[in-house]
Amino acid sequence: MLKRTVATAEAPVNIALIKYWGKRDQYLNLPTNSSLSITLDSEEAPGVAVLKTRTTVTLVGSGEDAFFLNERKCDLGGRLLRVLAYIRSVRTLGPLRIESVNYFPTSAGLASSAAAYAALVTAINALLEPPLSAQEKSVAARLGSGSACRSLHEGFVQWEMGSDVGGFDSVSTTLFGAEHWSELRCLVVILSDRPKEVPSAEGMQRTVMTSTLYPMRLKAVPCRLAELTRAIGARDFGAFAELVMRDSNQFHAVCLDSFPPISYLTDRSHEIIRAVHALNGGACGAIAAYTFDAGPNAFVLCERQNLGRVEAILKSIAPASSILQCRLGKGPRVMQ
Ligand code: 2P0
Repeated sequence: MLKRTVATAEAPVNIALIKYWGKRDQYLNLPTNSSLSITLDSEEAPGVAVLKTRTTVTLVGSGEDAFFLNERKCDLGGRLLRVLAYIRSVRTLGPLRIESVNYFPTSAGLASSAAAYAALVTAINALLEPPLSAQEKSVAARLGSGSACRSLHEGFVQWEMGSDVGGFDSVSTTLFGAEHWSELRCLVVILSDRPKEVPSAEGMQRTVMTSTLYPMRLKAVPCRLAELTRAIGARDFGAFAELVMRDSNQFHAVCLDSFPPISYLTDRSHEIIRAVHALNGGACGAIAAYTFDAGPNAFVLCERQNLGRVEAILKSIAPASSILQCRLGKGPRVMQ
């Protein structure tokens, strides 16, 4: 049974603090390790969507599915077809017109499939009666893009790798809500607007197949994940910062250890890494932490009382206009 014929949903981006890098099943996007992320909410423009995707789905009654991205008609790619096929395997759903808009600063280099698939699944779910279970939503978003299952939730989110071959236990949940550490801030420093040289899916596979350091990372992650969960629970910024930076560094180390090597960081990324360590070098302990995804842009975390100092240092490396201030965010929401 369907409860309405049109729905719009908005979903946020997330940044991983313990990275997902490697698949045990490429079709189902099942990961080789559990990961942990924060859901971001930009503070720069209250009431205006930033670092989000908004998707409207309309039941068209007959014909085929159609997809529009930023008002341009696009082909339905394999991943989108996979998500729709899964939802239709568990619920009745007619042909759809899907219209997505990305609210990212122009050419931010942050195009996020995570926000896109989280918004899509949330919008479709608003059409379904009964709605999808939390597990079904997680599976549907993951089939679009692995990290999308983390954008379904607020605050600190864990995506459990699971062990089921079908992936039904590979789902994400909130560990701590956005209010748990309301003083935490993330400064997103946009250093490049170029598409990544090696797409994530290809890069992951190359690392799994060729990096000799990679098995060591897989052994190290469970312990780091447990320690990070403890540090977040205790709002222990010093421990949190070291674990976050170590995981980012290890992820980029296994990328470089892949063959041919994958190098996502640039000289300016390294400049930020050095600046954060120089800032943390004082006697009072860590006040900032960096993490980098599969690209050169920096995500620098700190507590609100240190924002001014951290921001001043970043502004000496990158123009103020390329720095976005975020706090922890809520998950997707269905609009009227
Ligand atoms: C993450 N990344 O945990 C890691 C860290 C990039 C670096 O998830 O193939 O776009 O769609 O499952 O989710 C990027 O990979 O890959 C990613 P697919 P996805 O955020």
